[in-house]
Amino acid sequence: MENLAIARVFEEIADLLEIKGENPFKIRAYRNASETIAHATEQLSRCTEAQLRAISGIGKELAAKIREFAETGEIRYHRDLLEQFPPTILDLLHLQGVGPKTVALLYGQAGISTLDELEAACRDGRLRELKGMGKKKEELILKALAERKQRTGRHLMPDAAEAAGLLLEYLHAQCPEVNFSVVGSLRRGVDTTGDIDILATGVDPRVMPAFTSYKLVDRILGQGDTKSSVLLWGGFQADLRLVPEQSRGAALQYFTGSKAHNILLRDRANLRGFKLNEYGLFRLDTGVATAGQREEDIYEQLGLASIPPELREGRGEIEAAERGELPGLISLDDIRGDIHAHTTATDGREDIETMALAARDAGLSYLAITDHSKALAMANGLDEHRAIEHARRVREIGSRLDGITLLAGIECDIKPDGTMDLADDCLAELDVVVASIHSAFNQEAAQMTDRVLRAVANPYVDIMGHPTGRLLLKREPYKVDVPALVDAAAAAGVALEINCQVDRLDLCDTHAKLARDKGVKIVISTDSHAKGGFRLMKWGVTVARRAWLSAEDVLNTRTVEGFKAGLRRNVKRSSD
Ligand code: DGT
Ligand code: CA
Ligand code: CA
Ligand code: ZN
Repeated sequence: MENLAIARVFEEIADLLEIKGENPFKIRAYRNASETIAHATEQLSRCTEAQLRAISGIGKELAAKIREFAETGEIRYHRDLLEQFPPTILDLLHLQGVGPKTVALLYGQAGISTLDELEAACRDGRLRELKGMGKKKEELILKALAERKQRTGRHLMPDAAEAAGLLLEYLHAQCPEVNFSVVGSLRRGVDTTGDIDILATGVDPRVMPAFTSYKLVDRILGQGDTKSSVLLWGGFQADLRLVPEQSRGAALQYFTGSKAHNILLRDRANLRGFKLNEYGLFRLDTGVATAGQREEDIYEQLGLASIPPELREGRGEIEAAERGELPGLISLDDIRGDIHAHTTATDGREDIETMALAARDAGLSYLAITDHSKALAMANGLDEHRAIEHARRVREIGSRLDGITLLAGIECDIKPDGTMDLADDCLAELDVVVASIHSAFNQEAAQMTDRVLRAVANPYVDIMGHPTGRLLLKREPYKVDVPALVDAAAAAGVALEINCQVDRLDLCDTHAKLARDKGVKIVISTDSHAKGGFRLMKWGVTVARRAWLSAEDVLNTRTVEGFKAGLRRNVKRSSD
């Protein structure tokens, strides 16, 4: 793996030399060597200088540089070259279709050194005026800029978590003495991730080269002793920071963030006569470190209970920690049932029994089968007759399975006028009704809110499914007034769903917290359409944790009897 890292540095040296307009033979020598190194079968960092020089195309100078890299994790000459340009010059170089010759032109003739400057030059027609450019090149560059923006944009948190998991596994294997942790928004469980932040603690010069030579690295964006950044295939940017072991806790704290939380914590430290940074918590008067190795010590020294990463958003968690009033957050183990799943009766991939057994294997003790209603024609939604027949089959299969209780439910469409897609006497026959919107997303706020409130008013609606309809990075929520929905749900005893589909995570954290604050019960459901879907439960739990929810706030942490008793249809209310 390290060979690739060395090859990339040589390649970059060649590029930088070319931008500088240096001797073509020298440039060629670095390019050829890079090629050779990338394809070498032996681990070059373990070779002696003599062994290296035996390789064709590697002379005394290049062999020395390879040794330098093996020993220190970098090449001084490379760093010196980098320092002769603005650091953003590599962003230009890494654009599809932009080589060192073009960069030399852009930088040398027009002083362009950032992507923003490049885009501006394209847009105002300056670029095509440059010698050797033109309309065609301009189009090419604009396209590359657009693609890059897309690749380095935000990603769904579960996708980033998977990419980070693989990277961490690799790093652990490469440097077993070093501690690696995921920090940043991913550790806080934010629903989308800008970049993947990883913290390494310990001393091992192999950490940075191991990171930059990871096989899924597309490009190296920056490489240093304490910080490197790479772009992974799939468009994830990953940052790795290395700090000494005695700063582990402080660095975990600092790089987990959020920025808002960190600012509040730093101010608190200052008020109490401390300085807080990524290396530790220091007394302002003496400069002595009072905490650094353990993250919880930092909070403790500042008079705070340990704050779970999911709560670190500057939304009142510091005050709550000071008063000792942080909630005991829900965890995946607390979940006992899943209240939203589809089968082959509509748009699911598996039959009732397969889904039931998969839910049991996932550790659940009850499952509500909630297929679609007839308005969703493309999903072959159920009409009243089929819904009742399906419920009978669900109950029949449930009665002969051990270890899992099946509930006969439905995910009933809320029609554009707010009426339910199935007749009340049908809904009354079922164990649980999830009401969802799958049509007319573009209604204006007043109409949409009215529609949703009408559904809440239906006595057979127990749960509002994916209540805002958002699709992360794809579709805005529809214009429902969420506070109004929350108030209505509280009054009616209707529960709100946190849907675990990775692109939904709907309700979101802040709305779910609002619901909790208003006493609305939450249900966390996977909306599984196949037997693998139950493993998504953890993502909904992450949202719930970010919403400050405890197990008591979530209906499907109860036993099946307790769950049923908590449903709106079964609760006798004073207003009824
Ligand atoms: P992201 O990447 O947009 O999903 O969000 P984060 O929170 O991961 O942000 P990122 O990657 O820019 O930085 C990681 C953490 O490092 C951040 O949550 C807090 C810390 N950090 C970054 N910049 C600053 C800063 O200027 N001041 C303070 N106090 N902390 C910072
Ligand atoms: Ca980040
Ligand atoms: Ca970052
Ligand atoms: Zn749905």
